[in-house]
Formats: sequence, C-alpha cells, structure tokens
Amino acid sequence: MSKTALVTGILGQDGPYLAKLLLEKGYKVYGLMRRYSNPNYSNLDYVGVTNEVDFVEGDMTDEASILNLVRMLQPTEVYNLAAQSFVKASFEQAKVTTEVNSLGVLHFLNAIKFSSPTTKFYQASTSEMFGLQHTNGYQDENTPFHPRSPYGVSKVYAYWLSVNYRESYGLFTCNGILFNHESPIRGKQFVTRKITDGVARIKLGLAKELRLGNLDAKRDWGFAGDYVEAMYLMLQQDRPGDYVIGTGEDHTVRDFVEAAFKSVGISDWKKYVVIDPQYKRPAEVPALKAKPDKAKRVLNWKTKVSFEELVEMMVKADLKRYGGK
Ligand code: NAP
Ligand code: F7E
Repeated sequence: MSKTALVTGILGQDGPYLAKLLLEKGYKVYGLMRRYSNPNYSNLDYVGVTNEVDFVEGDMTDEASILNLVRMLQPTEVYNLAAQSFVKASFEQAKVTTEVNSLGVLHFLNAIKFSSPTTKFYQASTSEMFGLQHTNGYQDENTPFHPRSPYGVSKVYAYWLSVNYRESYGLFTCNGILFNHESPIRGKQFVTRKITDGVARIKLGLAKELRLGNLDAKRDWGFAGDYVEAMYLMLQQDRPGDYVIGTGEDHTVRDFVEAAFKSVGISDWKKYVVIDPQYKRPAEVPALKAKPDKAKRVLNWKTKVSFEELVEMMVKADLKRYGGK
C-alpha cells in the first residue's frame, strides 16, 4: 500500500518542494489549506505539482478540523510546515503567531495521540530558537535556546511539545531545526527575496532604490529544495530524533545584497540601497551558523546549492518574472 502524507503549509515556500519530492517517491499527498475566497496556487504551479496534490481544508487554530483530518486520513506521515513564519510580524501579532505555531502543534499531537498513534510527525523547528546562543560561533543540537522574538518563543514551545509527546507517549516525532532556506518562491517580505526582487526591478529600470534594515545580521542561507530532503529523511529513520539542518556557512545581509547586484553586473550597489529603520526589529538575532554534523552522519544529508548559486538562481527567476533575461 502506498504511503500517505499530510503536508500543512502546502501553499507556502517549503510545502510545494516537499510535495514534489513525496510525489516522486510514490506518496499520496494531502495538502492542508485554510479556507480562502481566492486561494493562491502560484508556488505549487511554479514547482509543477498543483494538480497532483489532494487538497483538504482545515486551520491550525481550529482543533476539531485538525482532529477530524487526522482521524479520517490516518496518514503515514504528517509534515507540519504551517506557521506564521515572518519574524518581524510576530512582534506585532504575537497572539496569532502563538496560536498557529504553538497551539496548532498541540492540536496535531493530540490528534495523533488519540486517533492515529503510528503516524510519524515532522515539526518545522527553526534556528530562530537559538537566538543569542551559540557554541564557539555555531549552533548544533546541543546549543541551548534563547529566542529573541515571539516567533522564536512560539517555536520553542512546539519543539519541546514534540519532544515531550515522543518521551511520554512513544510518538514518532522529529524536529528539523532548519536554518534559513530560500528559493525563487520565497515570500517577498523575507530579506533574500526582497533583495532579488528589488535588484531585478532596478536592473530593468522598474525601481530606483531598495529599502532595507540591518545589513550586519549574519545568516546561514541554503536552498529550500535541498532542505525538504532532510525533512523526508528524518521520518525514514528507525528512531525519531532532532536534527540541525544548514550549510555551515554564514554571510551578512550586506554580502547577499552585494552578490545579488553583482549577478546583474552592478558593482556600485550602495547607490541604490537605503537604510530604513522600519525594517529593523525590537530585538535582533545577530548571527546564525549551523553545524549540521549529525545530519551528515545519520541522514547522509548535505546541502548541494552554494550561496552564490542560490543568489543567482533567485535573481534570474525574478528577472524572468519581470520579462528580463
Ligand atoms: P511560509 O512560506 O510562510 O508558509 C507557511 C504556510 O503556513 C503558508 O502556506 C500559510 O498559509 C500556512 N499557514 C499559516 N497559518 C495557518 C493556519 N492558521 N492554518 C493553516 N495554515 C496556515 O513558510 P516556509 O518558509 O515554507 O516555512 C515552512 C515552515 O518551516 C514554517 O513552519 C516555518 O516557520 C519553518 N521554518 C522556515 C525556515 C525558512 O527559512 N524558510 C527556517 C526554519 C523553519 P497561507 O498560504 O494561507 O498564508
Ligand atoms: O530576515 C535582516 C533581518 O526576515 C533575515 C524565517 O523563515 O528564517 C527566517 O527568519 C535578516 C534579519 O528572515 C531587512 O533583520 C535587514 O536579521 O529574511 P528574514 P529571519 O528573520 O532570519 C528563520 C530561520 C525562520 O524560521 C523564519 O520563519 O535580515 N533584514 N533588512 C531584513 N529582513 C527583512 N525581512 N526585511 C528587510 O528589509
């Protein structure tokens, strides 16, 4: 019998890449969507799997809808990617961030515990949980958490609840502690896509400037298509566990800006970039760099797309969207 997967966050960035991977592996893929008047399938269209996903309706904040779905589908695996995932917005909308990112996970884990206890559960945890903490300049599975935003705090709850249901009830739960991962279908509010979209528009004469916040922040940026493989691999192991997933390299936002402008032949990028305090955060995470040794050793996983290739891929896709070469 073929495996079934329920993927939440199916219309976001990671959902489509994961759905494609699972479909290629022969899964029946159910995608959880909220109710919309006008759903936006553009990310699934980009990846080319819109017609192969079976859509089911529900909301992370609505316990009964989650319970019903798990009971009805009895999925082999649940990949919980749904979240209010924009860190900046979590400062202004802390409650909804908590309801989706923390209580949504409680709803799923209870649904699995009571109605489908052999279902394996992947929780989209994040390097934002580390916040200010590091171990000699990097973060791994043993680095303590010190989140710096309501988003980070909400994800720490979800992380520990997933661990707790594993330890208390023997559920197969895994936390993928993923560092920033990007792609041509990354939301335009996130800094990488904001930059590549802005650079494409400047190159084509459609914009004159790019307004950004803190250029000194360092992130470990990889390609989303590589990272969904790690999610899948975690649930194929004999035993559940938690894994740090990243490239092991960090770059500043400034490096990203410079690389993006360079990829379209613009070297004097400072002419176009305006620092705007509205894009700064009440508390910042200054530097994140993964040490993904456990993932390499146990999952045999490593990132394939380099920083330069990622920047170029994203800029090219945005240029194409605006009709450029
Ligand atoms: P994303 O593009 O923001 O997608 C999140 C998805 O969650 C969206 O499709 C959204 O639906 C859905 N969602 C939000 N609230 C919901 C609700 N109440 N009920 C049902 N669905 C809801 O995020 P992503 O970049 O793909 O990331 C996937 C997951 O990994 C997230 O949990 C994120 O926090 C986590 N993560 C991401 C990164 C990264 O760098 N991308 C790193 C570490 C962890 P709508 O389409 O309706 O808005
Ligand atoms: O910011 C700085 C900003 O919003 C990255 C989410 O997927 O990854 C993501 O969270 C850095 C920050 O991502 C602008 O201050 C400067 O230091 O792209 P971002 P994030 O906050 O790192 C983690 C792992 C997740 O889990 C999250 O879900 O860039 N920055 N200027 C800016 N950021 C934005 N968005 N916009 C700016 O204009």
